[in-house]
Amino acid sequence: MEATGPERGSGRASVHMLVEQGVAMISIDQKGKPVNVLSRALVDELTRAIRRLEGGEARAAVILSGKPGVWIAGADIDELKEIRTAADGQRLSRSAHELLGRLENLEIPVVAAIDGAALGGGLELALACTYRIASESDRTKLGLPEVQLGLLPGAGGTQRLPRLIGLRAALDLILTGKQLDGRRARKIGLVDEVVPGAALSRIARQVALDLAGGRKEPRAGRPKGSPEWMENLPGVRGLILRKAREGVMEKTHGLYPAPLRILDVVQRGLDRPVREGFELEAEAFGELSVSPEARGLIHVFFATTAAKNDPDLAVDAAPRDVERVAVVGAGFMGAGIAVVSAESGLRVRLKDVSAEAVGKGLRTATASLVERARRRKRPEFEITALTDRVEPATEYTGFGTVDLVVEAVYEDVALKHRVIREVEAAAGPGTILGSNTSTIPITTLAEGSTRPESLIGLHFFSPVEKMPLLEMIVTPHTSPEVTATSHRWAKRIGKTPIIVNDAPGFYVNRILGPYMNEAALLLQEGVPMDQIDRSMVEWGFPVGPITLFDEVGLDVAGKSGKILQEAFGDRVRPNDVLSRMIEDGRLGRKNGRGFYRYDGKKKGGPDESAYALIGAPTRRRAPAAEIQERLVLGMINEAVRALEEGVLRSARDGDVGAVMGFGFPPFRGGPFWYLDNEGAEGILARLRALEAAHGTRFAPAPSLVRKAEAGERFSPGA
Ligand code: 3H9
Repeated sequence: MEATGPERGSGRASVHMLVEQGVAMISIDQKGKPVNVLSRALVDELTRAIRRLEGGEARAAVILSGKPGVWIAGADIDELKEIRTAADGQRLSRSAHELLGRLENLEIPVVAAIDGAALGGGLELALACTYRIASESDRTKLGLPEVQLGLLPGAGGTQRLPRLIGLRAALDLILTGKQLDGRRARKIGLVDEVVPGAALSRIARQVALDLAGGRKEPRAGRPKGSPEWMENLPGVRGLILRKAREGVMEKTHGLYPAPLRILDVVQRGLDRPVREGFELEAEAFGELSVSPEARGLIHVFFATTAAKNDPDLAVDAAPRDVERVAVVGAGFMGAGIAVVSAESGLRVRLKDVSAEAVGKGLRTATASLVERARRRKRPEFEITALTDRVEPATEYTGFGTVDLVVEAVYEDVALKHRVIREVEAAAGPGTILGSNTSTIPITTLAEGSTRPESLIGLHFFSPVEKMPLLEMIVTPHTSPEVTATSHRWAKRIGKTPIIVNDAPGFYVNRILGPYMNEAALLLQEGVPMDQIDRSMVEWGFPVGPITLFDEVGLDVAGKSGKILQEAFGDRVRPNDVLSRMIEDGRLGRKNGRGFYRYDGKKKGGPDESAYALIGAPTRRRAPAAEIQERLVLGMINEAVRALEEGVLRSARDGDVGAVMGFGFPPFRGGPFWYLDNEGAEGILARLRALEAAHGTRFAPAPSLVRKAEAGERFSPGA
């Protein structure tokens, strides 16, 4: 038996090889990194390990991770950020090809024993192994998320994956970045076996020996009825690629170069020897790695993980664990909060005033839990245990042992004050009270509280299950421990939290205010609603503002608009578009009457009768650039004000809030990243032009003027 690190004697090795009865057990536990990543240093160490295997040190090998929850998380994104030229990016990809080529060409079998995330270059490394075994753990996820970073898999993934699992299944993974658990990966032939985590290393070792001894064939675990034979029929491959291209264009409007390059490289690679495919891949990787889209998306990745792992919070106070949660108000939002809490393993008490109301909320929550668990192919007994975690209540019984209560009752100050008093009477002294208000200042709610230090705003977005952001609002009274504990809970329930100081509209609704208001003003000027929507979708938003009015509900949007108008006056120039629509009984999609026509759940075209109603009898077509400029710059200017007034703690949080809260185009990196990349000076000049044409609502924020004059940026690294 021999146990050594490839960097013999250094004591800082990340790759450890233990050769036992001829099997090399290679364990990766990268020093100084929270997760294993294929950094240059790790690639060097792995190369040395492979050299030892080439030298005949073992007759089979197994690759394991020493980090719980993560196998290999892909290339080191910190290093990707440093790429300056396409040639550098190309070289990086080639060096990965070189390493994985040597791994693949070893004369001995290598088993990837995957427990935890095997993503990007991590999965690509597994693809170069002879055999892949995944653990059953919930944390085992396999995927190629490069597209979400504006890249393509650059370590052979575009070539090895279609050859392993077929074109259609490979494109489904590479174009979406979706991640599969072990069972689903097994179904499509991405892994050969799925085993319990505790048995992984033992089984992997045995499989390695069986492969070496000829008792097992590589790819023995492939599912029956693989689709490749069909994909090789004339015309079928072309059809799959055409459909995929159409899907990409529909989803991205051609704004994202990566998926189009992926299709190109996969298609051309399939008709060539695999080595030539790798060359095409390296070339495309180099190009994409220096694209502004990749830079914006990589910024969003780091901004998001930094918001989740906020180190400042631990400095202010140690967070407590939240084990029991209660939700007061079993409407759509309350039910959604119960769902995400139950899914993270917490027990949830769902309370409303009547059996009828709580029953309705419970049915909504249960249906959502069941549907989502079935989609993840969870077994029925697990689904029952999951739904059992949500307990209905019409009284405050049991609130004494609850760690966190979220109130999600109707947006009415008096009602919320009453609920706060009732919760405080029933709950234990350490219970945190979070309010899911979207419009009422938390300071106003604190006036009705006897323990304002325990009160925090927890602004979820609808639908809670899908929307990743949680805007946490603190007042001067909120204790650091309450903030830190709520933040830990937010992360546990799978949300990306940003912490903002209390102010009208908080952050997300505040910056949406001028944007939506400008859309209403354009409508009143006679600009067609579908043209406004199309212009913003072409800029990269998931939906346009007029559609968003209908989705959010005109009554809800009207209420929020009124608060912002009271707070910011002319900056959100008053207009009566929404009030006229509401007076006409139009609330948007929820009552089937809004700016657009609805046929049941289906959205139709613009409702022409809305134009006369809002006082826009004649139509004026506006250039898309004018619409985009007015909407986007108003929003960015407001984001800058939110930062200078201390509502935001950082430009980074401002970017995360806008991207995660309402889909500010991720490839543009968020309002601050966009501003920095366009240049503060240029944005200032454009705002001044808008101010001259449309009035003081476009007056530049003071700190924008200062930054432009000093030639400074808002985000370090932009
Ligand atoms: C790629 O692979 C390209 C190749 O095809 C081509 C090569 C030529 N790099 O999320 P967490 C950090 S592209 C650097 O809180 P979790 C993260 O910033 C790559 N750092 O943990 C955070 O740092 P901090 C494709 C990384 O348990 C810390 O690790 N891969 C990387 O909730 C903990 O992260 C991806 O896109 C990385 N690759 O989730 C995967 N990954 O502590 C991206 C993580 O300072 N990563 N960090 O805040 C993930 O999806 C999640 O981090 C993961 C763990 C699921 C792995």
